[in-house]
Amino acid sequence: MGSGAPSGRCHPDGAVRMPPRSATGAVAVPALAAPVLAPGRAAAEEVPRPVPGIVKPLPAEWFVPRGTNAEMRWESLRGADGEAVVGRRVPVERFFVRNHTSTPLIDPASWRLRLFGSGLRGAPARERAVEFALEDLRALPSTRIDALIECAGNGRGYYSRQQHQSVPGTPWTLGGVGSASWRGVRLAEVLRAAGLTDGAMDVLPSGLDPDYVAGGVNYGPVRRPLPIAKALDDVLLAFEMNGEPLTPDHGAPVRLVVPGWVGIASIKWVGGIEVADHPLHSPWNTDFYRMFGPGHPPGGGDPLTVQVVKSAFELAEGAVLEAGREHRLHGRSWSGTAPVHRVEVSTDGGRSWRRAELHDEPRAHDWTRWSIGWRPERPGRHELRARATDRRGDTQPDTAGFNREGYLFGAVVAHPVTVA
Ligand SMILES: Nc1nc2c(c(=O)[nH]1)N[C@H]1C(S)=C(S)[C@@H](COP(=O)(O)O)O[C@H]1N2
Ligand SMILES: [Mo]
Repeated sequence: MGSGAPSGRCHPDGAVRMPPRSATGAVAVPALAAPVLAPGRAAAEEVPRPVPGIVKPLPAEWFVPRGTNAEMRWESLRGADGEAVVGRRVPVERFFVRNHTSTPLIDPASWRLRLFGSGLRGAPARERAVEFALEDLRALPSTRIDALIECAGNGRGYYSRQQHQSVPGTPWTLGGVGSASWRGVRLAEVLRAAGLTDGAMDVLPSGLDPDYVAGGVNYGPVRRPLPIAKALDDVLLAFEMNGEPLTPDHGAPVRLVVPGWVGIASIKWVGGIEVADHPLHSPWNTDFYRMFGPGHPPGGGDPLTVQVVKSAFELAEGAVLEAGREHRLHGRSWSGTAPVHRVEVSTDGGRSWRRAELHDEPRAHDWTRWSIGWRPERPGRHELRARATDRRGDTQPDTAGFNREGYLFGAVVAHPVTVA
């Protein structure tokens, strides 16, 4: 196209290559300019990758490998001296990765976004999709939003660790979340340019990563319907993250960013978008990402949308703090619904709470950094707790509501430290 107007020409999906791999399954890891990396790590050294499907380096100081995913270490947001090394935005190289399969390498020149379905004028079939090349998207008015991406399973590990409830799936602690600045075109703009009709009801973006296969079932490409109201509200087709073109692991060349909603809504490597005048389904809004189990409707609750309130300390689990000295405890809190209103911290196992000082102007869909002073006197094991409340009044409970898949763990987390 190149003209900015949809052409309706047909093209195959953007060419997809898998990341190059050596015979040993290792790839050359590019050098990282990072103060916390061990100085001995050479630029072109071949090291086995902790998560084979992820392209970027995953230094152990920054990430915990979890199956096909990489969790961000909260303590890596501070240097050894306790000084902040990460601002409100998480640098791309430190951002957590959640892949159902593996990161595809997509040629941006042949990539096309293909829109089709009964919710568009003329109801184009998949083979007659309205197409946009990357230049076409870049020619449309662009917007920047600061927003979190957070996995619905973030915190899942605490269902078993804290509530003694066994749940399957990735046992994330609290590092399945990150905040970035995203630039792209509003999905609304692209839908309208593609001929959106008043009858449109659901929008189904589909990823170009390999089909998701689990337990012998092929669920097809990762894809999840969005109701038209959210699609037209604040959803972005993003091509930049923190001012740079998207990188492969985070959805290059183009991904969705769905502010406030569970991460699965923010489809990476988007290729096709079906727009329908009837409800759409995929395993990601039927089998997965709904609440199942006791206390939930028999066939499962509604598909998950907004995220719950959470807080995390920028501190290692079991961190050692010197007794008889004033420390500054740092952390971040966020909510999918509303800006953070207040954050309270307990250093005595939840008996008393003090108000933390907020360091950012709280905004919806983003986190707010905070800190509080603490002078521990008694050596031994202590538990720190942080509890946030958002402007709608939602707060973090002591226990999270059980659901079979362990989604949306929003309870206050007990963070063990040792005073010595
Ligand atoms: N195509 C595709 N999109 C995807 C996924 C995926 O596996 N494939 N994972 C989703 C999930 S579950 C999350 S939490 C976010 C993670 O985004 P990130 O890897 O950029 O942090 O991407 C979402 N988009
Ligand atoms: Mo996720």
